[in-house]
Amino acid sequence: MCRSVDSIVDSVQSIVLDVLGPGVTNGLLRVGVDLGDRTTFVVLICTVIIGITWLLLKDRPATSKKRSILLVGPSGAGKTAIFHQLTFPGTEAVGFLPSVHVNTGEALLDSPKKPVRMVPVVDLPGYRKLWHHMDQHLGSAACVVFVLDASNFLPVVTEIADLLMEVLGRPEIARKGVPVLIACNKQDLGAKVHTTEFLRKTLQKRIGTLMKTRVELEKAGAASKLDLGRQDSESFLFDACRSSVTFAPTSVLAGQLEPIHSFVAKHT
Ligand SMILES: Nc1nc2c(ncn2[C@@H]2O[C@H](COP(=O)(O)OP(=O)(O)OP(=O)(O)O)[C@@H](O)[C@H]2O)c(=O)[nH]1
Ligand SMILES: [Mg+2]
Repeated sequence: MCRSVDSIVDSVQSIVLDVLGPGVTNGLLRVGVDLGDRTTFVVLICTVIIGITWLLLKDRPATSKKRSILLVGPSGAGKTAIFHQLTFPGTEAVGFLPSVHVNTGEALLDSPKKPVRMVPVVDLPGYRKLWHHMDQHLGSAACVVFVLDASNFLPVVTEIADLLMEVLGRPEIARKGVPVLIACNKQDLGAKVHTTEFLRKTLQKRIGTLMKTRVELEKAGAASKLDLGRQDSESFLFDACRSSVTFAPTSVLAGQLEPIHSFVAKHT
């Protein structure tokens, strides 16, 4: 083993000496670098390899390592509108088509006591048949903004509760205690809007019902296991989840996005 390493070093040394030629090697010798000496040669080669590796890696975008802000929620809630406000602040916030793909971008965050930074934002489609897209993104979430339409809630409450239960219970979120903000969006729609407290209590109750069915499905091997924290078998409480869950009223149209900005700034 040692001998084969030695012979490789010898071969590389003689190739390098041949390539550089006597002009360069003698020049280096005059400044005290003897490439004919094994130890000097090995140290020099290692230094060159480390230097090249560093040069190649230093400008690589750091975003692949960074954890992201995940926008999840039912279709039509306003995720893409919020995504645009986070990634291109001030763009017009109306008239998006339902998303069929995942949108990715970066938000420029500037908050007290933290450096100005670019944080990846992932906007997932809310259409039920596209929920599977979250499988690839839950693992890299630094925080989750779960967006719902506070003006169109009761007709779709079961779907919202189902998706929220899935997000809160997925091991990628629960094990790391990834914080979740429920953005009760479209507050600008006046009388149609439900209060945040009503939304919280109704969702809690509905998830409680869904949770019982889910447990039976899990036992029958028909659904993957969710980790919803220390829940009572009879009811569900957001406070018993592994993640912290907070509710806030928001409106893209009225520019009421401060709760989202301060939440993402705190958790990224
Ligand atoms: N009135 C009002 N409309 C909003 C608000 N936010 C978004 N919308 C509108 O609601 C509609 C749906 O918004 P999207 O951002 O496309 O919804 P989404 O959650 O991305 O929906 P999917 O892509 O299907 O999951 C669009 O017409 C938006 O302009 C808001 O705060 N107030
Ligand atoms: Mg969308």
